[in-house]
Amino acid sequence: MSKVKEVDVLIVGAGFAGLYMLHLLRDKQKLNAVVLEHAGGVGGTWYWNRYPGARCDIASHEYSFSFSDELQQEWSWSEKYAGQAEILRYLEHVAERFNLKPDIEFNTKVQSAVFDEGLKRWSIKTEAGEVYSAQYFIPAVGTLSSANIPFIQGQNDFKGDEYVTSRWPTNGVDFRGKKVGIIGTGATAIQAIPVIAEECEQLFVFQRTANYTSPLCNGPMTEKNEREIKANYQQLRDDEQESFGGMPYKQQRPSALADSPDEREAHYQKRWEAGGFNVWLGSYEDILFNEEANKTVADFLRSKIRERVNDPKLAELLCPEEEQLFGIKRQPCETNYYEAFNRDNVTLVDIKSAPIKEITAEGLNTAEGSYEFDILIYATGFDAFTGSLFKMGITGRNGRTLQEYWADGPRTYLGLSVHGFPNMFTITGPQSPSVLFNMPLAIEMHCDWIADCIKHMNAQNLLEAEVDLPHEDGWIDHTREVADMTLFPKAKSWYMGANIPGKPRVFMVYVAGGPAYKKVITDIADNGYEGFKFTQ
Ligand code: NA7
Repeated sequence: MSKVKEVDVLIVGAGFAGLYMLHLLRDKQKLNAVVLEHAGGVGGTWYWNRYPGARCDIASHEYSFSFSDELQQEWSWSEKYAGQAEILRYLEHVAERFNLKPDIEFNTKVQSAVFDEGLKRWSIKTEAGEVYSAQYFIPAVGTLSSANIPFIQGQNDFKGDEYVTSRWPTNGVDFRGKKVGIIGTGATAIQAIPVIAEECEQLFVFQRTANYTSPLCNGPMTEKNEREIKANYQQLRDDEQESFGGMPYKQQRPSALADSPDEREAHYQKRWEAGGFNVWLGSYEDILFNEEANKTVADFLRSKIRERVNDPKLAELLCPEEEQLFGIKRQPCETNYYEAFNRDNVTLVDIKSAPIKEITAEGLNTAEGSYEFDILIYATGFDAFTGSLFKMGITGRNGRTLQEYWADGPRTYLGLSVHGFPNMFTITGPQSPSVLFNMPLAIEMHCDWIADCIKHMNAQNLLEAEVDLPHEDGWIDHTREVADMTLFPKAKSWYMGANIPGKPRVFMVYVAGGPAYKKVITDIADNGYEGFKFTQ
């Protein structure tokens, strides 16, 4: 058994969150901090999701760290919306620039993290048998990092090559001359399908639920654009911080129902042409609150699909059903998605009306037909929010595991802390704005708060911080009340845990918006970390 390694802080994950957390605690507070990372390099989600077409759908200059003006001034993005490879290069640059790699243990998977009540410290064991003892335990494992590979009859019989989009091989996949089957039509598949279709011989797309989408409208970052952004970066960051989703959309109007049909159509059209999340977060305020308003945007987006798909029957299959509301499950952004279905080598297979029965050695059978292919791709999403946390064997007071404590759904205070799990801080955890806020900024908000809390404790020689039960209960009730004011809980979405069989159906995001959330957590810190019990 190797010697126990004593550290002040143990962070798990070297994505945006782990990198910034390490920088703050090691470089600003001079703490002894280490990051354990399963992958062979930094990047988190951007390390693993290398599938064709992988790209961020928030503008590059917004989806990036704001904590260092030098960093944001020196880095140049080549496109309006950066692709996976460029974001990964950016994160590698960040790791080099702040000399973070010496304190990251790569290829290291956490097997268990157990709170020792006697020592008031976390004991973290890796799969290789190393043991760390840390005062603070910070899982920075991302909300979308545990792949969901659904059980399908006969799955082990397939003789061809199989890939999962979020575990894509680093040296890519050669689709030339190949027949390919892809299961899923979520945000990932919608990016991948047009790119794979261009290369492969034949592509079968197995669709269970059609999605509302918006065009991304990507393009090169011009020198003029870059100059303007860099000259006004502080203002831009302030605008992001003040906007609901961490992306400023200034053309949003109050109500879709207050405008005439012509005005509304013209407004949607302009927002649609602006691309990205402009229709979702920049058109009308009430579309996420009022079903009638929502129907206007849903109709508009269906009409766009019909305009772009040549075969009217195919277009109807690609249109979300009437009762499906818009924007309350993750809205994918697309580039040439619908045009891909006009190609001769792409076949849409409706597995809602005729579900997949089994996977075979040569392909798969649905209730209506057989499909043969050489390559099978699972674009089937993630066990979001809780999946990666549960895989780490986290055990708090009285030997209770996080999985047991969250059996009926996540229980947190502010999405940052959990009763019975002292000195554990989650970054963009459930019941925080997380995936409904510009992620790097949501991460910075949390890391700054956690670093301040740790500083506060160290300044007063406090050894242990734990949220009390009434405050945790209060936060859960509050997040539910806020969610119930919106249409979000009506969706069968991964925000609700609805994509994983047996997972409790609870809405896992705090949906009052980033600015309101920031005020809450700042006030709590200013009030001496109200809700936390500190002990020496
Ligand atoms: P999503 O959005 O969860 O999409 C997963 C897709 O896989 C979706 O179309 C699912 O259909 C489909 N799926 C899942 N399980 C099955 C089974 N058993 N049979 C058939 N089809 C299935 O994940 P993505 O990776 O696309 O996007 C996740 C986020 O990653 C994205 O929002 C970005 O933030 C980055 P369903 O809709 O459940 O009928």
